[in-house]
Amino acid sequence: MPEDFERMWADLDPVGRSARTTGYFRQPFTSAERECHAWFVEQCERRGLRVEHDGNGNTLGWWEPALDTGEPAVLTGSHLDSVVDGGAYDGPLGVVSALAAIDVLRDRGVQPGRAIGVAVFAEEEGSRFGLACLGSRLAVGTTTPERAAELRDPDGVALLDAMIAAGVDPGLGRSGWVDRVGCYLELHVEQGRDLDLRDEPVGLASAIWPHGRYRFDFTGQANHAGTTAMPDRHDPMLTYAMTALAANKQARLAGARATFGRIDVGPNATNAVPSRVTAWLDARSASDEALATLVAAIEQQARDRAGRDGTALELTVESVSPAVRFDVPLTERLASLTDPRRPVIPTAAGHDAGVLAAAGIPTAMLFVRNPTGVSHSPAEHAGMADCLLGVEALADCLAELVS
Ligand code: HGY
Ligand code: MN
Ligand code: MN
Repeated sequence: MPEDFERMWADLDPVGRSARTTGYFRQPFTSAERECHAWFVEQCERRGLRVEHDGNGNTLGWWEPALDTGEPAVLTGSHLDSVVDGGAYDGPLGVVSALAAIDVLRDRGVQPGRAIGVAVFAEEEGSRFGLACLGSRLAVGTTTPERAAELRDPDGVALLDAMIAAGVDPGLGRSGWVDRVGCYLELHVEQGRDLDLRDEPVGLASAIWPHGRYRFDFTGQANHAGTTAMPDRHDPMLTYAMTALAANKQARLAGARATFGRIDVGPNATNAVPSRVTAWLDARSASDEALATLVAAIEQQARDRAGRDGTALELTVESVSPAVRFDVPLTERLASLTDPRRPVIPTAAGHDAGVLAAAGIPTAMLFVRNPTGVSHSPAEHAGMADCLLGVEALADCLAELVS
């Protein structure tokens, strides 16, 4: 089995990887990301799994019993898209581990009495169209086809056009497979060091922090960088900079998270005071109320600063994911498969599992140790020994769920 895992891992390694940064560029409906989906289809066919494309960009492989007992299916999987310049494990570890876990179950002679599905969800990172977990949100119906059809990438390409250009036959909307799923279990590299600090290779997730994405449009007055005296400026970059500082301070004070990681400046000229700055805030807190309070405080300080700078601010809430608590009985049942029981830890990272849980599907997550905790970076890493322990843990959980 380890050779299968390592072979699959080696297959994916070069796909969409930058020689310059060693990071991954697997944005949805680009050639690299669709090459990953094609690889997944080949792996499913190699295992005799029935392949399904659900019209939302998601690809699924089904191991179906010879005799359909009508029992609800068990679904596992994750995503193969990456953030821009991302790491190797965020997403792919869950997909490769799901395929390897099926191999393990077959090596053990397990004959599931119900279907086991492996899902590869599209645009989990929201790195091209801005809405995270787009594929799973469309599948369960929390994002409508109309809302999705409005989405554009930074170059103005519409989602549907991008899908068609990538050879995907779009059929946006709630997916039929959702109704056959009784529970979902996603394995993911931990995006933090909780397991490392506990000296544990594998754990489960208790909850996902609420988090949101907010677009700040600062507008001011374009002018000459040399001939415009400082007091005479209406500089949106200054308002943005003070807002970024305020966000950092408010998050520290609240024990929360606030990040401005993406910014777009117009006209983006060295010798001109900018006319506009667009910046995206990613904010996360331990509770829905705390998140709302954090964002309100940041917005207020941004507006106060805009008043002093003679600039204007328009704030757009792009997406908010409420707190998710994973299914307690399911999580306890899986945590107790080992003695001592596996740790159950919270996360501030969003996942397709959070979307399915919020849609009422009993859901749990397995985490594999990340020694540095670093993620959304080419430096993201998990040890091979821990990855293989994760496969065994996933196989144990799937065996329990189909028994
Ligand atoms: O942004 C997140 O939390 C996830 O990695 N998509
Ligand atoms: Mn992920
Ligand atoms: Mn991610």
